[in-house]
Amino acid sequence: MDDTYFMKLAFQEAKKARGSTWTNPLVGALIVKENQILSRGYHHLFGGDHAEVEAFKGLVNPNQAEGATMYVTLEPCSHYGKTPPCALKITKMGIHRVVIGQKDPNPLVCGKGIQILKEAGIQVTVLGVTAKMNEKYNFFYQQKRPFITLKYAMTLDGKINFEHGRRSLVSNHAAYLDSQKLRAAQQAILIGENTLMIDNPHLTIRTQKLAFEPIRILLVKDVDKLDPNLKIFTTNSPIWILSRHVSKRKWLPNILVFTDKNWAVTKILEFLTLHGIQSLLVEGGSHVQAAFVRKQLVDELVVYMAPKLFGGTALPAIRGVESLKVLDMKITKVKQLADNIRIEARRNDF
Ligand code: AOF
Ligand code: ZN
Repeated sequence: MDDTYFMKLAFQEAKKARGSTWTNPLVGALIVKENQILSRGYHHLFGGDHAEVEAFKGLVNPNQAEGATMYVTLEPCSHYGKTPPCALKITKMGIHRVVIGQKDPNPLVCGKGIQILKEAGIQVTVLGVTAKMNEKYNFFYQQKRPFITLKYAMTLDGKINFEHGRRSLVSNHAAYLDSQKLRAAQQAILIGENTLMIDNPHLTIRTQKLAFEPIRILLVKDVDKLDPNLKIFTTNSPIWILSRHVSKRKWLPNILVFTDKNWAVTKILEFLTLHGIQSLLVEGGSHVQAAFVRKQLVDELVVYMAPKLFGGTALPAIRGVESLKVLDMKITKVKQLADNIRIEARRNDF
């Protein structure tokens, strides 16, 4: 049994909290001595104890940690956040070696945890395995903006709506269920005013209970011109309205209004980054999506394709992008969903 074996088990621990850690990464830890696993732990919930502390709590007797090796999927933290620094705790528990999956890209930590351990005379090995499960967390800190996914449903002739101003049903029920899962994996979902008026969506996740619901972001011209009876306002999940005009209305506590004269794509991203939002799903409509495409700000595309043809005046996906400098994508996954097809594509430079 070697380091990669124990690290794999630590990753398995980490995954147990999928969907519960909000903007925190998934992290797992193991305490091992003479090839025996003494304890396992993981970060359960945003705001709760970190994986290392959970692993220490699992020891029958704290003295067992003396001379043991800790396997942890992410560099132990060095900051006083919602909990005290894990790296410091490790130095006090008598651990003699720490094997780390990956360095923490969060500038609060980013090497400082490793430094604390080394300075305390602990042997440190960094395996450098970046986990897919924390892809968006890593992306956010490396690129300093959220990971952007565009999603739409289209016909075989690339149309998303039969005619202007009316909603047409494009994709099937299996695609609906799949898109609920896609929503559930995001920290924020963005739609523009047209989609809000025409589709009148709830933008909630109805197929599973989530510890943290994605924030629903509405991009509108004048917040006070919105119909307060829109379905989205009947739900109590968080809503952030990005408006060009200030609001004089009184909104429910789950609804926040942010004002700026020009909510350009780059401004929206700066705003989300400032609020620590690591992933964004842009659900439409085609003008809003076009604004992201125009700036080449598409990291992933999820397209549901339905066996229909809308023809002539129907609306194409990604409307209003003048001659697009080709945005090269690569198809990463294709899946049949009954009579629809789900296509996943990513930027070619990833
Ligand atoms: C660890 N072990 O299990 C996790 C770590 O807000 P806090 O205080 O919970 O800190 C969150 C930050 O701590 C997070 O952004 C990441 O840098 C690190 N997460 N670190 O040693 C853990 N979840
Ligand atoms: Zn920690």
